[in-house]
Amino acid sequence: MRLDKKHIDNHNTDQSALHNKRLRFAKDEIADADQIIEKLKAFQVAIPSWALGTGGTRFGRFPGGGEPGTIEQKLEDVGLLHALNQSSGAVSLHIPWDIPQDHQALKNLAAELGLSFDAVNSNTFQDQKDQEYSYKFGSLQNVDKQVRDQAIAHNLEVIRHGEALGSKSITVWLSDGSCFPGQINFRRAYENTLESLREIYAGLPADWKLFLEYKAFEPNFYSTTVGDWGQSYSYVNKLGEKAYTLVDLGHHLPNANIEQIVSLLLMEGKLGGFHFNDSKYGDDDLTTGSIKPYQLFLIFNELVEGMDARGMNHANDLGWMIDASHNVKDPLEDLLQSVEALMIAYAQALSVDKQALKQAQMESDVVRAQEILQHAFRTDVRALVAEARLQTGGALQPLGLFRDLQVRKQLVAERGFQQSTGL
Ligand code: AFD
Ligand code: MN
Ligand code: MN
Repeated sequence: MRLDKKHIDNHNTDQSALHNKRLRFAKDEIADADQIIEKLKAFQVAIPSWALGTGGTRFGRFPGGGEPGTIEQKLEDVGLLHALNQSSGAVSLHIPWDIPQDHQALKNLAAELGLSFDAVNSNTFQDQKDQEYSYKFGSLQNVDKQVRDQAIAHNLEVIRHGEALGSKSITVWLSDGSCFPGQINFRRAYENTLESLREIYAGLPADWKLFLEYKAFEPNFYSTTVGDWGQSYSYVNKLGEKAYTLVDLGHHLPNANIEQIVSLLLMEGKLGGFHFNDSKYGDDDLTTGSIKPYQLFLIFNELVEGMDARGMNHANDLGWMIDASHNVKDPLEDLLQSVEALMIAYAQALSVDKQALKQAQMESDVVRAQEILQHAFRTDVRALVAEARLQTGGALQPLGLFRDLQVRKQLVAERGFQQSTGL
């Protein structure tokens, strides 16, 4: 299914009086509003191919209808999101949940939809049907060299798929670790993982990046071999300049100060990208900004400050991706909400009075510093985000239009009650 541009134009015409009123108010309130709008227009968040179907837990899954069954349909779904918000112009594939056959045809379809391919993801946390060796006791860390070699070969194959699609990065997330004390030797597991990662790194094209994603626990519940940002940093530092740490917001122990992690990784030049989601307890993979919007704002505040300090391009120099799972919502509606939350947090961070904040910090004026940050967080920037969409051809209210056009109903009519592949 494709969206007819005239629906977006009609919707924008209907909404324009209200929007203009809100925009005037926002521009009065926010200094540099036009510059913020320009930055919002350039900012794109990649949609994970595995988040387009209904998610589930180990207790069950309640699938909706009209889910994409093929990579082509997944691209079409991301194309729908992008047509609505003009901020979802990339897709992140997970292999072997998605196995591209005709790479050129996929590239053409993506180009038609205005999409590019962001990081490709490897999967050595599940055994595949035709696989020779099991990952039950780990993949890159495994004590058996044959298992490690199989996992390395898989990652190299994922890179080859990505190359053919025009991706420029691979994200490696390992479930490797142990469930009980004594099960593994921590140092041996680290050394095996490092040696395996070196082989994958050696297969990276010159202009590629390797992102090493960490996670505190699950599915292993005693130790994880890339368990936190320090461990990821230790590996990527040894690997070389094309290796970076990837931060997934849900992969920390409770109450971790993620914004500080972000600041220090940026300072070290080793922050590579993000998996955005939100959580109350663990790796809950909930809608970005749905539980802790202030934390999301504080993270973006550090990102903007830290990237500016290094002269980085906000839109291109880090990988911006969502990693979420939708158990009770329509996945496309949920993704629209997540992207909106990200744009709001980014716009608010851009609006922080950085000079005044620096001065407050230099004078140790704690109250003033808090006032400055919270003023930005409490300012309504939604009209700036909507204006950026309007100027790039998107809809003023993407979710409203999605519902008005009954997109899901149309997808069900087209595809039936089929379920998607993936988690
Ligand atoms: C994991 C990680 C990750 C991985 C995903 C699979 O967050 O990035 O690819 O789950 O769904 O928890
Ligand atoms: Mn993730
Ligand atoms: Mn996760």
